[in-house]
Amino acid sequence: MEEGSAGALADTVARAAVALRKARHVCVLTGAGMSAESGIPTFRDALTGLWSRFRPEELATPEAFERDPKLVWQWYEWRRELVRQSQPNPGHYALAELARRVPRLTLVTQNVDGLHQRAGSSDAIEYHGNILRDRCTREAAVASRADWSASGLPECAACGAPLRPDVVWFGEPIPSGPMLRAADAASHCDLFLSIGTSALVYPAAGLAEAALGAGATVIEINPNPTDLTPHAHLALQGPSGQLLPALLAALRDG
Ligand code: BJW
Repeated sequence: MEEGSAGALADTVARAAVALRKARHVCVLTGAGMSAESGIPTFRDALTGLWSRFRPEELATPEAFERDPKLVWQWYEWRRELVRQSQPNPGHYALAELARRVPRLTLVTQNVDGLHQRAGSSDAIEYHGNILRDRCTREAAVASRADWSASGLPECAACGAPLRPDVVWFGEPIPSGPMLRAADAASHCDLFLSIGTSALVYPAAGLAEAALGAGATVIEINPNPTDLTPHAHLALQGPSGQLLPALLAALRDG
């Protein structure tokens, strides 16, 4: 990094720390970039994102699951293994620590990897579900597995119906509890942090818009510009695994 731009970034981090010191309720929205430094691929990054190698309409829609459940399950089992082998990164730990340093913090994550919880953010709102859980297709409830049936697909231990990953696919509604809690936090917070998300997928992307509309200060952390960047009050351009610990240090030192 050039000396000048490193200085500018340090100055933006310091300004973000000043805003955090004044905040009474911080709402944080995280996306796939938050876990990139844990080795979990994002969706839309040009070279490494999942959607550069796989087609979402073949793997992450209810229609895809109906058409070819085996293919969808194979993909999710592969991703589950990546998640199981990964560890929270310094950004996850810094956010868990930040929650102890501000009067109130609501963490909403679009990530399905459970890494925030493993880093200590036990009350993270899982907006798009959790990849490590199964859900029964008949009862729509979180379920445990009986076994893999003769067809090679997992079945519900309670009723024998096919299981699916407990995640939100395109065209599906966000579960009402997470949706209401997140909307309430976004529209009542005084500081909104958008971290590691391309801000393209709705309704999650609408949370920053709601916060802006309600007069909150909006701060973005992302190495790349997004549609939110021009509207954010501060944009910290860099990886969250480095910038969140730096922000926490600036908050402690100030
Ligand atoms: C770093 C970094 C580092 C890299 N540090 N940063 C309005 C307008 C247009 C379309 C719609 C609309 N409203 C709804 C829609 C349709 C659709 C949608 O939004 N489509 C758009 C893509 C056009 N939305 C839906 O279908 C949603 N449902 C819905 O609206 O239901 C309505 C309904 C109501 C009632 C009945 C029925 C229906 C559901 C969306 C579900 C999204 N699901 C997925 C998959 C989850 C399961 C799984 O993992 O398999 O969720 S798709 C994928 O995108 C995943 C993510 O959570 C989500 C967001 O992606 P995210 O996290 O932002 O990742 P990326 O890759 O996009 O960005 C990563 C960022 O990190 C980049 O900016 C990098 O620069 C950055 N980065 N390294 C920090 N080290």
